[in-house]
Amino acid sequence: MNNQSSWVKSTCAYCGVGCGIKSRINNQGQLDIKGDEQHPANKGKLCAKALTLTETLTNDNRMLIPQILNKPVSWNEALDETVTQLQSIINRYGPSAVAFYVSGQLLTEDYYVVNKLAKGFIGTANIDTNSRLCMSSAVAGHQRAFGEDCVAGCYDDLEAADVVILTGSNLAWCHPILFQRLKLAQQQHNTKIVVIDPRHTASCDIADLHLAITPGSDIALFNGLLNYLNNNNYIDQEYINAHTNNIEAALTTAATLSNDENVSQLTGISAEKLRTFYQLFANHPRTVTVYSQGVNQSISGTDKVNAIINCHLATGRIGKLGATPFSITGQPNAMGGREVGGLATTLAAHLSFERQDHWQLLSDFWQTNNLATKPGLKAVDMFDAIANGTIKAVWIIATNPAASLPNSNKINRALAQCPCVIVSDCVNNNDTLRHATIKLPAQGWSEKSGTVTNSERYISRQRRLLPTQGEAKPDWWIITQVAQRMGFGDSFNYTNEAQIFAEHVALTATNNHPHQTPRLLNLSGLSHLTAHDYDNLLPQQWPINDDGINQQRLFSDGIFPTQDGKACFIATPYRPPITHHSTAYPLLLNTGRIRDQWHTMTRTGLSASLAGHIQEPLISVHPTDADHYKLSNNQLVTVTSQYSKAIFRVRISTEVKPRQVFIAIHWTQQTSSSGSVCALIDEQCDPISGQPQFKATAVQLTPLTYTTDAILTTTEAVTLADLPSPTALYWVCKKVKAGYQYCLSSNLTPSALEQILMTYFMHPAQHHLRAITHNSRRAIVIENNRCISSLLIRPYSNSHYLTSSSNIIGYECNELKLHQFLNGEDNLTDTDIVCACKQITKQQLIDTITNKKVQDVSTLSRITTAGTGCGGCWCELESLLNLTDAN
Ligand SMILES: Nc1nc2c(c(=O)[nH]1)N[C@H]1C(S)=C(S)[C@@H](COP(=O)(O)OP(=O)(O)OC[C@H]3O[C@@H](n4cnc5c(=O)[nH]c(N)nc54)[C@H](O)[C@@H]3O)O[C@H]1N2
Ligand SMILES: Nc1nc2c(c(=O)[nH]1)N[C@H]1C(S)=C(S)[C@@H](COP(=O)(O)OP(=O)(O)OC[C@H]3O[C@@H](n4cnc5c(=O)[nH]c(N)nc54)[C@H](O)[C@@H]3O)O[C@H]1N2
Ligand code: SF4
Ligand SMILES: [Mo]
Repeated sequence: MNNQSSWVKSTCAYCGVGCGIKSRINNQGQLDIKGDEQHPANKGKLCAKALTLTETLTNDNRMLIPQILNKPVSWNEALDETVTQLQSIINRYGPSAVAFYVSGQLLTEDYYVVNKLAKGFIGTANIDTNSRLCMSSAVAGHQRAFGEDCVAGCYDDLEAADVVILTGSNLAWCHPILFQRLKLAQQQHNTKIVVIDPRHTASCDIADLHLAITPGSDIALFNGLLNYLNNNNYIDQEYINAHTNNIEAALTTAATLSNDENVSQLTGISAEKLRTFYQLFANHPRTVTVYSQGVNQSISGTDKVNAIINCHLATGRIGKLGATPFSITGQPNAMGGREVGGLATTLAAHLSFERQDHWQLLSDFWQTNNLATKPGLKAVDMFDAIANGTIKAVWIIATNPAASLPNSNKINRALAQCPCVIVSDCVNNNDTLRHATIKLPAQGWSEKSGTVTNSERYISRQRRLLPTQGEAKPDWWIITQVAQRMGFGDSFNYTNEAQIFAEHVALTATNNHPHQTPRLLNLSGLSHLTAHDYDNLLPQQWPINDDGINQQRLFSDGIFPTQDGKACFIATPYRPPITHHSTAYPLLLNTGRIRDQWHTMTRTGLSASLAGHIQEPLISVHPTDADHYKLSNNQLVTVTSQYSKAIFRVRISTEVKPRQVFIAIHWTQQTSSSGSVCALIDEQCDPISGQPQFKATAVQLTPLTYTTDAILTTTEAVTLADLPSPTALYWVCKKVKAGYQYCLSSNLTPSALEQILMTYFMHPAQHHLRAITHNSRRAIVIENNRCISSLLIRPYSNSHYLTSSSNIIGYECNELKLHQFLNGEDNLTDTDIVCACKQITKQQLIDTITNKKVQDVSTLSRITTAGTGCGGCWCELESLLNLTDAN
């Protein structure tokens, strides 16, 4: 009998590209997932993270019931306790003593009600979001230039452009489907691609020009460009006169860096390369400049954004086919959050704290006397206020600040001493949840239902695909239940998410008239949506006018949502990054993302298919620095900043320039001993946006020596943090198919380490097999003829990086495989996966290239099947071919 359900359309759980998926429950009761051919963002394609979403839908580490001080309670008790605590703090200390810290991973409906509750009814603007860490410089830059936080362009522009500049964006790994669209466009129309990034990233593989600028020098580069355009008559004077203000100030500031040499000095880019870049820009009206965290996460992030926009305004390249500055957003609903006023500095529906008429409009619309009329504290300041006790209660929803805010040791201390820490999450343990006094289980992707907005303003539905696990509830439900119990029932008596969306739509259309500085965020065309229409809503790109017509590009008519309808140039003086560079901390630490993990790994960390690409928190070090510090590949190194220390495994690579190092952001105290890289990160923020400078922290390296390596593989997760303290200098955990694998490095002798690990993790009542061979110690535990754990211990050898296949764990005992493992005949070679979809390792690819004398990617792909899934590893296949060729 066929039990398959029919395909339901929804939106991917992860990044801001906002790809459409189709999903159905298959005969095994699991979700089949494929791309939605009709979704405008991806037209059927998906990346490996989306294709492995099913693996993340497990009960492993799932939060299933509400808890107070880690004791299970009913929803009634949890909600009543939440309200009692919040209310007593508000009564004693006022509404500002209560804060909310929310997330671009909420749905628009969740985000709308939490803002309405905080700003509208409790009367505190102390509600900020992780978008502060992500998009706030772009938001501030847009507001300054355009009068409103609007992204002018659309994805089609990337395909229509003649030149695409990726600055501070590793599109290949962070927005893979957009990258694939761009790559295809390049093959079809020979688009010129420029990558501006201090690091050589996977995105450079399609670049015609890579400008490896000195970190933080973007403003010098773009001011230099503005100056070049002006001096060489490339500016569009007619457009400037008709549609902009203040170019003189921008030009004067840019001219202070007038000669190429100065720009060259500041950016580290040769005058010749600079001219190539400037000419590419100057000569191609169809230019798109994509920017992301290399731009935003900086102490001059807002100015960097405006320096880019200045060049587009000066050439009239905005709102036109293939011509736009383009802020690419990170999280699935960072854009939706901006629409409902998720930041402490904005109000709902693009209304402004700066305008009294907007307060009135919002107070009337919400029918409240309690609206907060001053901006609240931005994320970093908010956690300072928690640390100093001004804020006494914080409700954290869908974000993991203990791992993702700068100087995270301080954040952890602040949360540890905060009297009331309410956390709504889908997982039961993460770094933040350790501090929760009240834990509220939220529905996750596949269970929740609502809308998200992607980077090009498309609003798409996320639909319920599976039944909810345990007692988890929608975030909007949890928030509105609390609001009702606080006495705001009349304003929060929604029974479904469609009603909330309808209210949000109505607010965007209220008093939004073309003749009165309109807000471009206007969804009036969706005003008459019934619940049924909402259920069936197709992707909609805002603004949506009364006739339901979507607008693909903004500002095409040269009219901007400012008082006089003109855009504004901003003078953007160059400032170097503030770091505590010194002989004590001589290197610059850059941080960012890897291809197959998402943020703090609470979801992608559950997928074994995604665990193989980069298996550990690595630090990329340039060969000259490796020489200087006497570091070898795969060795451990202690990284110290003025804030803390952490340990990483060395990857010697020319991807980074000398004196620069790079570490990925994903590992936390749940997945590694030394915790998150954010413990090291500088607290400096952009003075306008408040966005932290995550990409430039001064650090020092100290090689770490140890004697013994161990790999423990178990079917059930174990807690290594409880081991007696000298056992492991370092450990890291990753998901494998049938369980978890822990790699430990220790200064104990192999036999001493074996004894401890056997005592802790290998129950004496269980059946053991042990062997000592080739210097190594090995053990297996068997239960009911199933192998439930294995242990391998060996002396450290710097020529060898210890990774191991785990194909015996969780399976019925196979004599041959057990024998091979115990005798050291299993394959212990490097198991790094290049193709996540087909699980093809680097070694398999190298062997195929060498043995079959493969010359091109298509052949390599055909023989090995690598690259035939999502295609996201295509660039890596190319570099492997080049590398193996060269050897
Ligand atoms: N696989 C994966 N994809 C993701 C995410 C994820 O966790 N994993 N997260 C999503 C989110 S929330 C976000 S915000 C986006 C982020 O997407 P991106 O911004 O593309 O990603 P990052 O790796 O943070 O940083 C981009 C690049 O900025 C460079 N950079 C550092 N300093 C400078 C500088 O001074 N100038 C310039 N021009 N560049 C610099 C870094 O070397 C890095 O390669 O990714 C989204 N997509
Ligand atoms: N050093 C350094 N630090 C950085 C960055 C960097 O580049 N470098 N980038 C910054 C950026 S751009 C970002 S966006 C942040 C991301 O940082 P975080 O937002 O802290 O990271 P996530 O792991 O995405 O945390 C999301 C949490 O919400 C939970 N969750 C998922 N879905 C739901 C839901 O529907 N409801 C609820 N209630 N919970 C849910 C997840 O289980 C997880 O615990 O990191 C920032 N920190
Ligand atoms: S590109 Fe982003 S939205 Fe699209 S499938 Fe991949 S993670 Fe999901
Ligand atoms: Mo982000």
